[in-house]
Amino acid sequence: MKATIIGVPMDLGQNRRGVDMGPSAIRYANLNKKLEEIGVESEDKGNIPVSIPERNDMTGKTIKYPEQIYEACTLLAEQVADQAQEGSIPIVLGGDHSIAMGSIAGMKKAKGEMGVIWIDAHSDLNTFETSPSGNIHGMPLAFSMGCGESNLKDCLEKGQKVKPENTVLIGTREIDPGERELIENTGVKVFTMYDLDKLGMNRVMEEALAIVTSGTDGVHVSLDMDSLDPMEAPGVGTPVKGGINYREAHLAMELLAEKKCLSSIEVVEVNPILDHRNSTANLAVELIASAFGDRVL
Ligand code: 4U7
Ligand code: MN
Ligand code: MN
Ligand code: MN
Repeated sequence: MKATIIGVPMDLGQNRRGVDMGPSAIRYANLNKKLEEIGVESEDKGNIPVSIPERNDMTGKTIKYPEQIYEACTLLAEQVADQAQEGSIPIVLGGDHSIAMGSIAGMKKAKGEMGVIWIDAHSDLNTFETSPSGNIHGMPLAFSMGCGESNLKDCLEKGQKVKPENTVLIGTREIDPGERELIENTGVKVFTMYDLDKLGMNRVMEEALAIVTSGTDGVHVSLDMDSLDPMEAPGVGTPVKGGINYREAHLAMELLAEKKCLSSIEVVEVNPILDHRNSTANLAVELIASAFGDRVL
């Protein structure tokens, strides 16, 4: 198995500084060494260039840094597409979740119809019209599904990158009113924490994998570390209590590896400034390893 590590030091999609250091924190947690240990041949392509808040004046703007995010996402999409076309599995390190628009656009170009598993405390289905914060990290799934009005939908090519019917959300526990409406209108499948409690991760992943693999040419996993319980992953910008626990998260990744359907993965929202001794980054590395087939026996 071949993988390519791509860092995106993006912190323009949200309010809390420090998530731009996520790629460094995950590298510091020895991602490349771990991949080597489990027999994955990996190459680190370094970071995608991203602007910084200091270079952009946002006073009076309600939506923050759309042009700068579009630009970085386009560069990321090109890099992801190139790597996937060469038969490698892109591992994208965030950065905030706005970068998912680039990852998914790149995978669509490389593979065709994509299935997406969105593991997150939030649904990230806001648009410019519905966003309570103006932060683009709360919008990437909406734009990737072709909803809302913004050129952020048109990263690499015009319009929708993933169909709602090929998209599954897991671990959701905070949904804004506009997002709720979009869930109803698109019919996208959401497994909330309630569903996880009731059905268990094994059953939820079975159903999720069935949805994202039917009628698709590849599967992208977008892992927002705030999907985990804040006790496991304190180093995130928007923690929400009552999240996925350590073993459930591993089981999800292990089941994914078992199905051998992973085309690309991104791990986002790791904020080392808010972390305790890099534990969230360490967990990110463990989970990536599990997704690539690391197991006890
Ligand atoms: B993340 C929020 F209002 N929904 O849009 C928003 F609650 O990528 C939070 O999942 C978004 O971490 C969180 O700003 C985005 C808010
Ligand atoms: Mn998110
Ligand atoms: Mn989130
Ligand atoms: Mn499907």
